[in-house]
Amino acid sequence: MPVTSEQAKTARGAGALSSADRLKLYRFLRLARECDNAILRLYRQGKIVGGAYTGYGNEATAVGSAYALEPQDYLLPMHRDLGAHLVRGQSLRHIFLQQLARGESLTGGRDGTGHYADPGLKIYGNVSHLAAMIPVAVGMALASRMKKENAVVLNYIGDGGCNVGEFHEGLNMAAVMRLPLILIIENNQFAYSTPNSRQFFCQKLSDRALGYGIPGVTIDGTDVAKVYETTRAAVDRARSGEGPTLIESITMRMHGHSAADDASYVPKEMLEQWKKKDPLEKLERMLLSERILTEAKRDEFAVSIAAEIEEAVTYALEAPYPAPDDALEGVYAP
Ligand SMILES: Cc1ncc(C[n+]2csc(CCOP(=O)(O)OP(=O)(O)O)c2C)c(N)n1
Ligand SMILES: [Mg+2]
Repeated sequence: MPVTSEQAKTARGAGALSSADRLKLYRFLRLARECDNAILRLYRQGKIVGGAYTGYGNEATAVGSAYALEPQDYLLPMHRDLGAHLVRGQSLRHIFLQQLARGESLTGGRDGTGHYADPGLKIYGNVSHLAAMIPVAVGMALASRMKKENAVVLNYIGDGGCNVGEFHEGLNMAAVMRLPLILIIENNQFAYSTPNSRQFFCQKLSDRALGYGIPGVTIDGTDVAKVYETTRAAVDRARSGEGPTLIESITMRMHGHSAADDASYVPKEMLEQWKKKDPLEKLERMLLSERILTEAKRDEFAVSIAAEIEEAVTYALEAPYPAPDDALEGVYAP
């Protein structure tokens, strides 16, 4: 399947974001948010078999960074990055078939959430083990360079996941070999119930880049344009052979770790403070004030997004589960 995403058609070669780009980014943020709402509804209706994870608060990081990729590039998202799948061109049917573990999904109903690969779109979703995808991303960057694809690899990790050994091994190898890797740390203040203060002692996670001799930058992860511009610069750098960049994108996980977690350990005031920086609302306010977005257009987006999601959810709910007889097929290596 060819890459057919909106992003692929428009973002290539882009310097500063045009008004049309910013409207697209807004629509992707909103689409990601509404997909999350639909996932939560399905979970509460008992229709999702496993856990449900949302990207509330992380949308600008996922959307803005994926928008900086070109069709030949590789995307290795983590569990908060539904927005990146959407920018890359993943269909809503596949998103919901996967969430609902249907036989027709990209994992044939054997796994849920973002744990899938779609080689046609060059999306290689995460496995559950945090940081395990970093060395995989590094290997893909090396393979891609050997094949002269002129591609870059974009991978993400959490503030919790970046304390796992593979983070260091992977980044060091990527630095030494000048591989075309962009690693984004989605610093959303918590790893499950563990706050940042109990996870790392450095001031900025991007400071770790210094230890590998590569650039590291910390940005406001609620500002989608900032995320895009920073990632775009790192993508250009990687593509021109200058090697990897580490980006720390600061935001807040506005929901519990999963829908099963009420996040009662998160101070209320903290959530209230971050609510003011909601990535979607922030961009909406800005675009309305600049008259790039009108209220009528905003409402039009809301209606079309709701209809698209409804269509995909209905389709996925009606699709069958995998047949019990072949449920184990492809689960174990021969
Ligand atoms: C190596 C490893 N340890 C523990 C877990 C269990 N686990 C899954 S997600 C998660 C929290 C991750 O936090 P973070 O990396 O900050 O990402 P966030 O969920 O906050 O976006 C944990 C502990 C895991 N999947 N892999
Ligand atoms: Mg986190």
